[in-house]
Amino acid sequence: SAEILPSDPCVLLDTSCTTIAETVREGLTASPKTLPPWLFYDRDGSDLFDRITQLPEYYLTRIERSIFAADAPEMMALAACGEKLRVVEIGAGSADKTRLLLAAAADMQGRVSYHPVDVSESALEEAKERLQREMPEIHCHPQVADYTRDLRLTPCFDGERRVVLFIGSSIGNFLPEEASSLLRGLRLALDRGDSILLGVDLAPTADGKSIANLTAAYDDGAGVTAQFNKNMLVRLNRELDADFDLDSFAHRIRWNEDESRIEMHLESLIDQRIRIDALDMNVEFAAGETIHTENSYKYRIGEVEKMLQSAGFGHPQRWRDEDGWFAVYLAQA
Ligand code: AVI
Repeated sequence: SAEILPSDPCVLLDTSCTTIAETVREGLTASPKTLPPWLFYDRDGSDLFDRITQLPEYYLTRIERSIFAADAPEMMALAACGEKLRVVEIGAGSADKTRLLLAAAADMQGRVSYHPVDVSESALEEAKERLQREMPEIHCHPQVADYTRDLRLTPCFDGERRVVLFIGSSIGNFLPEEASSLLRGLRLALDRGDSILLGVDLAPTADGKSIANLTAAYDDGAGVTAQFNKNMLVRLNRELDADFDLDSFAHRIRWNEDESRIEMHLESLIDQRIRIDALDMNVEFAAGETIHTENSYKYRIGEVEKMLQSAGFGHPQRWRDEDGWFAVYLAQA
């Protein structure tokens, strides 16, 4: 049975810091120092993330795509349940990973109404143009919004039901309590019979996926993830007139077994003082001190089912790759 649901479905997570300036001041005066992962995704950061998804070490995108390649028609048919499916995607970005699902929905019903939601207007515009060119049966209605703060879904027509895509392991970048709160908020924004399709990266196991597989995915040989991580400092230099010297910080990955998460940090290699002009602020770093920039949680089978059900969804269906590295869940509201 459902837990208590938040009373306002539109405010999903903490809304305290809204600007880069406030966020950076708070994060760099905290102990330990921290900056939130949404700061990665300016235009350069979004391009770097697209390159990450093509790296040999970054198995997440490849494996999730292989699950969709095998099972998208079944997923879309189950979600539609004989009605017209409307596809909503939260955190859509370039929407590349979505094409197999959209193609399956189009094979099933012809015209598909697709509603990608993202903070990046440029990514949404690119996605819309590409879809219009390459998949004319998909009618794209982008919505620029931060789904963690404000998730308003446009009403469905009679005979239509939604499937909300929350794929690519995006849920892994939230603390477990935030993830639960997001799912509860989403459940409240949905109508009964709508569903969520959730892509989740799984924890290492004794006999299959190793911790080395995980750390390699976040510390690739070509150094693209290091560049992605350091892009946060590039952004602070540009947008807040800071003077971070990129060579005096190193990209660091930690597997936190207790929390079942990969952590990304930027480690100061020397004692140093950074000036951030726009904040009229100096920040001291000791050699070895880090800024914690991202968590990427890896869930165990069973935990996701519980989280979905306590958010008010029904018992989910689950698909996995053969080796059990990644899972996709479909649960009905
Ligand atoms: C977007 N998100 C699911 C990625 C992840 O795997 O946690 C972000 C990322 N960080 C480093 N590499 C990729």
